[in-house]
Amino acid sequence: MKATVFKGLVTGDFGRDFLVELDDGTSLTCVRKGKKQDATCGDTVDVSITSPGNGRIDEVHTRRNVLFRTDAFREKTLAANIDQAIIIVAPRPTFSETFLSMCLVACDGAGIAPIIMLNKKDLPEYEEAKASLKKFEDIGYTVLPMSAKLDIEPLRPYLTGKSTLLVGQSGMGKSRTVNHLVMRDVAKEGIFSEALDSGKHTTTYTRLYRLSPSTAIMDSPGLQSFGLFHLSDDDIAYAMPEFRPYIGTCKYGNCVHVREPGCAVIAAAADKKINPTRLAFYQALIEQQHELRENNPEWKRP
Ligand SMILES: Nc1nc2c(ncn2[C@@H]2O[C@H](COP(=O)(O)OP(=O)(O)OP(=O)(O)O)[C@@H](O)[C@H]2O)c(=O)[nH]1
Ligand SMILES: [Mg+2]
Ligand SMILES: [Zn+2]
Repeated sequence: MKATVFKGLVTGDFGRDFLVELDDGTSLTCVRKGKKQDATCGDTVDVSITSPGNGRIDEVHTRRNVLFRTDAFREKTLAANIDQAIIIVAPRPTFSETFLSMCLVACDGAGIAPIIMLNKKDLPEYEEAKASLKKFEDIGYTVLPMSAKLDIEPLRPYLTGKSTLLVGQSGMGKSRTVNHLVMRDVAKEGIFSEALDSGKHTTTYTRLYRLSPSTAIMDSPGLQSFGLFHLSDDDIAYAMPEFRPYIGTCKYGNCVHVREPGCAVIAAAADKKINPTRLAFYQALIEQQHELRENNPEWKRP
């Protein structure tokens, strides 16, 4: 007898298995058919039930978009079919501006709209962190000051009708945000470390939670880096919004804006039209990408 195939939504990516929610609201723990591990949170899939509560993902439907990071060795998918990514930063632990810029480039490369959320505005170091984000606001990014501890409700209007991925370094407040939004403890993995009294609730899996039939939010594990090996030099330059007016106006057509003479981007930075920190970030990233490519000539873009 041929097994009945159901349509479902991947709501949990545990690496080896996946949680899939069916249209009737029930969930199945699923493995992926064959050896593929290509499903991810936010994917719509075809599943067949293999035993009560368990299933198999037979097919992953075509994605609208997918956010992933790559280094020279592997590609790691974060989530699929998302309308926006909220990159969470906080004054404590100190966030990395380089990491934030890398996330922004990754979002642009994947065609996903980013919002920066500055969490923990209740902390005394907040003003300083806010000031450091001014350069991002100046180039057009939305920066939302928030406190998941005091009140997360002001975030809600930004989420309505969308599928949102929360992404960021560890300890910034992603889980606490999701937690308060869904009003239940999603940091279940934290039960372990809580027993050890470390007070940490580090997330290890990406999970999707529905806030309404049309609104979903995804919590993800804290990242330390955001490999952009899959992006070309041009992709990266174009992902810097403040570079765009100058791209195409450099002396040399193949200018990558690192040290070429007659570079319009470098000239704009010297003219204080581009923040020197952002140019330095971009140039360091390009050099790193070149080094990676030289050392891995066999690598192909996925
Ligand atoms: N003061 C203050 N603390 C907060 C706020 N939001 C989160 N925290 C605390 O910051 C710590 C880390 O929060 P989490 O939500 O676990 O951080 P996370 O981003 O999910 O971290 P990972 O799962 O490791 O990636 C916890 O102790 C939270 O209680 C806030 O707005 N203000
Ligand atoms: Mg977490
Ligand atoms: Zn140039």
